[in-house]
Amino acid sequence: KILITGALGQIGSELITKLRTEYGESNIVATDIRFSEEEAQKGPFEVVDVTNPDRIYQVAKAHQVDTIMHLAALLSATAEKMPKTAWDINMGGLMNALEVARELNLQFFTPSSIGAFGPSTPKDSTPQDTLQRPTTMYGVNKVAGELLCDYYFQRFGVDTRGVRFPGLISYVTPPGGGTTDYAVEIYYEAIKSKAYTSYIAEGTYMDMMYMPDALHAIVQLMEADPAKLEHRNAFNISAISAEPMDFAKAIQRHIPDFKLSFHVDPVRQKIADSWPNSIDSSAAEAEWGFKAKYDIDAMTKEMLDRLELKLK
Ligand code: VAH
Repeated sequence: KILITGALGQIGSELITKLRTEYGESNIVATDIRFSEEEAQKGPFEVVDVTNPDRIYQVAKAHQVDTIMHLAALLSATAEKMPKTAWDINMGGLMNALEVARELNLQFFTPSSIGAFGPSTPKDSTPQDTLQRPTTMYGVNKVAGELLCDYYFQRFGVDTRGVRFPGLISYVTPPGGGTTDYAVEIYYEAIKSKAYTSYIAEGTYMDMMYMPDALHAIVQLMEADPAKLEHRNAFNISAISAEPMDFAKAIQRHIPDFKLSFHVDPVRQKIADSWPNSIDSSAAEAEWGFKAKYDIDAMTKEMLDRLELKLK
């Protein structure tokens, strides 16, 4: 049985659906800081504020879970607006969840991000093991989180696992407060108005991935043979390295008169400029068989088809 924190977020909202399909509805305990009647209709749902350690313990114990997937966090742009709150949630929440995993001997997943890299990290085909001096609070949280999860494995034997997600693109639940959110908004606007003004400048490359590939990676890593894992909590994974014009061109293959313009947001541009252009996923490929299925054209076709239905 799996407890998910942040179940109403961009990843969580789709991960609970995928896990209910994989493992059965009654085996997935969805939790978030607010109640969701809709989700509670589909399976166990509990209100959990991850800054309250006793609440995580109480719900994990009551439902007798054997795994925690900890997704509750503030993303990069929000974290820059409220760095102290971001530390309290991103680090306090992670420590609380890890402590419960230690006390109840649970398997543990939490994502890191390409945001764990900084301006001094090699930007092209960023290696699995390299310099990590991020310049954002989110990046500080992600590097510290990677190290904390490694520590809980080495010191307490907690089976912690994680990946560094690139920007995730999905049509179910929009992301909140991310830097890569432009790559989601562009599809919504392509359907709604056939035009989008990007807050990220032309030519700014970042790694991206379609949500189904991200969800498959989580299940695949959690089911991997631990003896094969040289790394644990910060596997580089990626599918697509793209800049705003790449998305515009892919969209124009379906909506020829789609127009992309630019109005750069200096805060989020600065964050994006500090991140890699492309990362090397070879460790994940070698240690647990990671392989992304969707390239930008396959993702674009599916995103536009699904949003056409959703936004009608
Ligand atoms: C963000 N979508 O923009 C998240 C993610 C790599 C990007 O961490 O903050």
